[in-house]
Amino acid sequence: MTSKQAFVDFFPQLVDDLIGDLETLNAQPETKAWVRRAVEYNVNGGKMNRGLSVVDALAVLRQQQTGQASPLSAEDTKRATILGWCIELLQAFFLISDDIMDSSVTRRGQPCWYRQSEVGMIAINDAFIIEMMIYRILKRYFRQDSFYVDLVELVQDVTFKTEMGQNLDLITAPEDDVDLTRFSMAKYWYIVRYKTAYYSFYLPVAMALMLAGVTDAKAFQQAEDILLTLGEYFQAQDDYLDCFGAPETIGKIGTDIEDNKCSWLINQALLLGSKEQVDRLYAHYGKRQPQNVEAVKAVYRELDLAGVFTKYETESYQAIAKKIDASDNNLVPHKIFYDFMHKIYKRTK
Ligand code: DMA
Ligand code: MG
Ligand code: MG
Ligand code: MG
Repeated sequence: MTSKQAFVDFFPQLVDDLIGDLETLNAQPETKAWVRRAVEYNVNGGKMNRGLSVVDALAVLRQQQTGQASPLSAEDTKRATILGWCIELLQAFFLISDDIMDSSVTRRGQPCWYRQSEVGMIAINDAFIIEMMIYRILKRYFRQDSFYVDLVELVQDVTFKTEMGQNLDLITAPEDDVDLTRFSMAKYWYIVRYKTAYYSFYLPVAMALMLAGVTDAKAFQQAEDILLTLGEYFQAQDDYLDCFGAPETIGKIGTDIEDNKCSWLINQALLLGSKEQVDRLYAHYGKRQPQNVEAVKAVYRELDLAGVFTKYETESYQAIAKKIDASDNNLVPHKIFYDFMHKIYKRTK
């Protein structure tokens, strides 16, 4: 069985655990049914790169510790799988909220949760419930571990950072107030580091380090340093795909132009465009009408931003590889970073 299949197969048991846990609150049957549906609708169906990376990273760490290429023990697999699903729950909590705030339409090939007619703004509370499930799982399975407090604080800290990133992402993109001078690549890298890189890239590896019993702060520091760069690259891809990706493939309809977002593409267009092209961006960015969106995309095409992006991808790969190679393989095995990188390099979804 592939590690992905084993990971996926664990999900129904996890959901049963989570719903069973509601018994302790004497939850009504309709609450249990609602929460089950919210979890199944929002936690399933993603690529699961984040969750699977906990398992994959722990396998590499154990191989380094034992000097043997043996597979993970059943116990290690289970613990890494549980933490991996905690990240997938965290992701669901962020996405439910993100889709409301971004006025998005689809996610993972289905309507966004808040767009379901019987859900609407109840989705906000569903996001909170899903977030708290993480801590109930951590308590249930890791309360006895020496690193329990560190683990809880890690998840809290990473969540807080994500929220700070989301804050800047949103206040830099006010509705009906398009001012492209607010944008810059410097601001862009801050936003993406906080809103995406910490929880998507640093968190899975930091969890695996804890499971492997690593306590050296230098190992966590090295992982953070490299993984944030990888996360920045990943969000630049997300921004590229928002405009140039196929909705059927990426499972969502792009909204960055309509939403007035400080995205990788608009920042590049502002850097590369002529005065006339920038004027057109000012006239059409951040508006909901399809003809405005089309006018912005026309400028992107004139500037060959798809080609500019391909070049950025290659350079980014080289820069990240250089960073990995310069780091201490004994502290954190390079393979962890390369495995992660190869999951996302030149992705189309
Ligand atoms: C994603 O930003 C960040 C979080 C914390 C979900 P985004 O709005 O670009 O994501 P997506 O394109 O998936 O809506
Ligand atoms: Mg969004
Ligand atoms: Mg967003
Ligand atoms: Mg996006």
